[in-house]
Amino acid sequence: MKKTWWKEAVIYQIYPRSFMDSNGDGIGDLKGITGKLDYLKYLGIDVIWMSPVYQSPNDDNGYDISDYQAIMADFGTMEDFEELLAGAHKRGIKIVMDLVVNHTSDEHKWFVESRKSKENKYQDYYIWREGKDAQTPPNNWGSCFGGSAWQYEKGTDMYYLHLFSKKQPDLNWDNPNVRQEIFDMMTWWCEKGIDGFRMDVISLISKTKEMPDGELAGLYGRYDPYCVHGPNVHNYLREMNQKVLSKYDLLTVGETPGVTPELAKQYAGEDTHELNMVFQFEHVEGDGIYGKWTDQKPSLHRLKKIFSRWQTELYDTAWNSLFWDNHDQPRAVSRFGDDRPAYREASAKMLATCLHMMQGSPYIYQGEELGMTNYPFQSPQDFRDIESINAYREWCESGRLSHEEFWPCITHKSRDNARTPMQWDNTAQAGFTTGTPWIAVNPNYKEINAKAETADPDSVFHYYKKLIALRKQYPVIVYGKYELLLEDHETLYTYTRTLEQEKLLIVCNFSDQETHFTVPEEFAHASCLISNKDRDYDKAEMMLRPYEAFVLYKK
Ligand code: TEU
Ligand code: CA
Repeated sequence: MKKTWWKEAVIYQIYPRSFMDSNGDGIGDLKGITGKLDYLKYLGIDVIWMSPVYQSPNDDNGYDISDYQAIMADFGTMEDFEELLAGAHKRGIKIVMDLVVNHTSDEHKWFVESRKSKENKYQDYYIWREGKDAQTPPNNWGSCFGGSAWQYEKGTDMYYLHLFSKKQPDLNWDNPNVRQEIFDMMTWWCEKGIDGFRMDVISLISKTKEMPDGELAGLYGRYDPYCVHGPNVHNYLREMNQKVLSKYDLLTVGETPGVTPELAKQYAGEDTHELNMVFQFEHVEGDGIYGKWTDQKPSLHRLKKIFSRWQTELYDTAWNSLFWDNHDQPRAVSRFGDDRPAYREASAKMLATCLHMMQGSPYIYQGEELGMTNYPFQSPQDFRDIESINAYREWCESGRLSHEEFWPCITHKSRDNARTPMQWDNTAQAGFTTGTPWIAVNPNYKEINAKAETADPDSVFHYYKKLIALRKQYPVIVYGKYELLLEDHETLYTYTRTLEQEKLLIVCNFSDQETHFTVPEEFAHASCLISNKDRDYDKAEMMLRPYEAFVLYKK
């Protein structure tokens, strides 16, 4: 398998709005990130993936772009961006931008023109269809953010497609002018010296010509068969690779909802000339009660099955992205671990061990390295995210569900859990801002913050720092072959990694129960690389403590 820098990298995702505010307006910004580069260097990460910082009206917090080549005023100026890029490069940290090109903002100049008339030269930059009649959209598709996926526009007397909010019209990638404009913009950013792209919902860019009603899911029809992994998606990515990506040494990761290992071999195959890697979502989706909304903890059996399938099927053919958390997901320790005070730190370290010892590039979402938890939402007014605000209206205010039925589910999964301000220290607003934050700080910042954890060698922070250092020291962690053990064990996730003579044994107790474990004979004289409990690992028989995790190494 080819060795590359992006296979050996640990990537840290920053949600700029919530990372660090440098000017007291309560909104994170670029200068705030620059001021924290030494913290990230100390953690040991190699790459920063920044959620979008381009000009945007913030209907979806920057995932609705109105100018791809200007910086959002809230976040600062292009000079601030260049200062951040130079500061990162000086520290040996690369910067990956978030490329959102399945759709633009409705305030982008292309859409402002496109909506004017059918004759406008930009009309075909977006996806317009006649309604079934003046009041009925072209089909029954639903938007990810609630309501119909179609919005009527008087200027053209037609409907335009928006798989997300109505302020995020989908681009028509079948139009070669659209593709060329995007490739030119990408080249412009590469020439500035950025180090890659995370590509937002890139699996949606090619739609079928025919757009029939979809199978009903709740109030609306599903668009998946017609918009996900569409007829030309690989042609367009190969064209992007040929015209832009292949000309630079980039990390490229596709956000590909609905991807399977089979499809991933095409999107991120060693020699398919599309992308380096993809984000798959099987382990974070599919457990909903009301759509995606649930208060249930995912089953460990299901997690083991999903991760093992991806680890084995992509081995030596494509590359995995490894994550528990991002700006769209609840906090990992609350969702997959146990955020009760007695177990929070141990379970956060256990989750980190489980993920970072797998094959693939691990992504750390801001605050995950501190063991930050979900937020204690009290009322719908606490939400800032369009997805949660619309969902509460669509499921509750519509009368479909009572508040009591739905509230535990929406608060458990809301994207706003990940978007509360980074907790820097125990001063007001967790040191995130001297002003009023755009979204409330988690009240547990007094105990959970970077200042306390960087000073405590036993903190979650230092555990992540050690995991990152191990990845640099032991090639078996990056390139070793994965094999699941104890497949049917209810509470233990145990696997090995093998690279020639080197072998790792990874053992993670996903429960708050003491659990018996027998160390396989071949590891009888192995050394312990890392563990979240203070004990010797020289016994064959062990009673593992709640959320205990350790890694044995033998040569
Ligand atoms: O997310 C796409 C996507 O699949 C999410 O809508 C995800 O499925 C959902 O949020 C899970 O609850 C990308 C961005 O990461 C997200 O922040 C944007 O809202 C979305 O695209 C539209 O750009
Ligand atoms: Ca600010």
